[in-house]
Amino acid sequence: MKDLLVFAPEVEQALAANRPVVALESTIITHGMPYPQNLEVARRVEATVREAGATPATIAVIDGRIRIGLDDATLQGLAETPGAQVMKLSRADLAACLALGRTGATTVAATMICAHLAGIRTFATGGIGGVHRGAETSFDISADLHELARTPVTVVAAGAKAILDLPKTREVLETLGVPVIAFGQDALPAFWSRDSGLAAPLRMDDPAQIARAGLLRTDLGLSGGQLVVNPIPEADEIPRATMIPVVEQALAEAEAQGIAAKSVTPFLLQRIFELTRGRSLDANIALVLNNARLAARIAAAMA
Ligand code: PSU
Ligand code: MN
Repeated sequence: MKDLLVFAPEVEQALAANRPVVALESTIITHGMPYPQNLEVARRVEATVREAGATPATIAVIDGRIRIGLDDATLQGLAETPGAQVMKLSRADLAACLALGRTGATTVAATMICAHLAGIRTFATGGIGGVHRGAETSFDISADLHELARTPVTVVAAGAKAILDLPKTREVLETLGVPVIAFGQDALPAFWSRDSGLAAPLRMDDPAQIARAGLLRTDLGLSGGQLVVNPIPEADEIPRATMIPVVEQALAEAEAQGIAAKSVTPFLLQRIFELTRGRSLDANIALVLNNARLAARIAAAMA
């Protein structure tokens, strides 16, 4: 198994010494944010993990090899490559990308799989995939939800974007037996806003409790990870009312253009960035950094 993975030296050393490591995904870089902000954010997230006392491991497939930790030149190359040229990898695509010798960015699902293979138990991202609006006809439910149910990694996110159906996403996570733990509040956060108007199923206020819950799931023989939903800092949040018309417009354009399958989430994210240029991106950056800090504290408690 391990020979399929290529470790960055600092990540390998940190894991060998049982020091905290935080996995980071790469689809947010290639399909989630525009260049050059994507590169700047990827670097700042890594720096934030380091400042918080953990080692960052950005995960991607480069020329058919799973890389656990990227050097800066590789990170830059990935950020500069147009998203259309990089495979978007979920559980279904990972082995195929290796067999084809291609380059691919890992979604939350694929990053969880690779992190688990590498022995990393904590992972920070921005938003997860979920149940799309209109899923009752489109059947569009992200594989991220099923991955959370089967792979033992603690994922720190800021909730799910309003492009998704939040009540249905919460229901599916409950059905799949995924703990959804709000950090420090009772409400489920909604990405750009701190409060979705829905209650979070679980709440914890201490990163050490979150770490312990993750380890106890494994001790209990429960497969699967846990989702930690961390509200965006107050100073950076955007009121829900501001985002609703933007999201509605992006969804209407996706429908009119017949966008389907893997293209749906990247299309919506890109249109929202274009429509709000500046504000939604600033909020997105702030919440990713905030998640990186919390993940580092959880990883330290687990190590
Ligand atoms: N949601 C965001 N930003 C993102 C993604 C989702 O707010 O960058 C990315 C993540 O990589 C996530 C993936 O795992 O999109 C989900 O894609 P899909 O909906 O096709 O499963
Ligand atoms: Mn989908």
